[in-house]
Formats: sequence, C-alpha cells, structure tokens
Amino acid sequence: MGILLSRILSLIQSSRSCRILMVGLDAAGKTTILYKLKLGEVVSTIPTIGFNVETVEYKNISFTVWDVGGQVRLRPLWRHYYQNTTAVVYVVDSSDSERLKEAREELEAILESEEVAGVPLLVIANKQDLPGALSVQQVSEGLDLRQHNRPWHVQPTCAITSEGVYEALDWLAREVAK
Ligand code: G3D
Ligand code: MG
Repeated sequence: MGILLSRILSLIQSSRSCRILMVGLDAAGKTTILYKLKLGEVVSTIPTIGFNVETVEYKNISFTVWDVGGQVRLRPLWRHYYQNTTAVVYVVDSSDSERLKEAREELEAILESEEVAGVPLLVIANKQDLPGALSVQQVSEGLDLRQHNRPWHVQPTCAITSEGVYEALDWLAREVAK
C-alpha cells in the first residue's frame, strides 16, 4: 500500500494526466478491483451509446471501466474512450478457462485500435483463489500476449482479499512514469 501511494504521488507530481482503461469480460472482477483500490467514489453511468461505464477519478488519474464481450456491434463505440489512454488493464477470470479464447479475441479487438498502439498492457489474472485457476503462464499463452508490441505484464490476484492488486498497480505506475 505504501509503495502504491508513493508511486501514485510521483505520478501526480509529474502532473501529466493519466487515463487508465480497465476492461475484461463480465464477472472477471473489474468492479471488485475498482472498489479495492479505494481511490475515490466510483461513478457508474450508462451513456446514451448503451453500455455501462464506471469511472473513478483520483487527482490527475482516471480509471474507466466497462465489460467487453458478446456485443460486437458495440465495439466501434468503445473507441470514444480510447483517446489519450495511458495504459490498458485487462482483467481475466483465471478460473474460467472456457472463456479464455473469447477473452483473447476481445483483447485483440481493443489492442488493434491505433489509439492504444504501444500503450502498456497490464493483465490481471484474477480469482487465483479458485480451484483450477490458470497460472500466469497459462493466461499469457491463452491470451497470446507475446504477439503484442508493447510492454506487458501478467499479475496474479485475488481481488476479494486484494492479494496482488497493489503489486499490479505498482507495475502500472512504473510503466506510466517512464
Ligand atoms: P466485473 O465487474 O468484471 O463484471 P465483478 O466483475 O467485480 O462484479 O465480480 C464478479 C464476481 O466475481 C463477484 O461475485 C465477485 O465477488 C467475484 N470475484 C471478484 N474477484 C474475485 C476473486 O479474486 N476471487 C473470487 N473467488 N471471486 C471474485 P458475485 O457473487 O458478487 O457475483
Ligand atoms: Mg462490473
């Protein structure tokens, strides 16, 4: 926690605004993580374009969160949120190996957008507490992360207990500070 705070403070001192997109399939654990970060009030809105978006603002850092998957027709609308993105956080339910392929397809659909070209990618391999959870290596391979031309990192977490959540942000903060 102390490390996280100091990283966040150094981000603020750099006075650059920092926009973080946090996405993933529904039930991956995004909302849980957002609340665990305790950065501030989580605001949930349903813009006219028709999907639920959660945001948290903390000084000059903003998190924007939504569910991907299932609705290919909505994808073009997401681009509205891509502009000036500093980092992408992709949350995966590690216990849901059946949907890992879908998770990979949705991730690829986001990352092919030029607005997020080269932007660091943090993958959160969440729900590590559940039996049969995929390992970091299995998640990396399942998402085919090596194909991406950007800094990336996979962090195992259990959002319920916050285990790994601050380490995840620590990686992110270091990348963003570069
Ligand atoms: P989403 O915002 O990505 O859709 P949520 O996902 O944060 O709403 O989480 C979906 C469900 O998974 C929630 O359960 C939540 O408590 C649970 N969950 C989140 N992270 C973990 C984790 O690390 N381990 C376990 N075991 N469960 C987790 P409910 O029952 O509220 O739907
Ligand atoms: Mg949610």
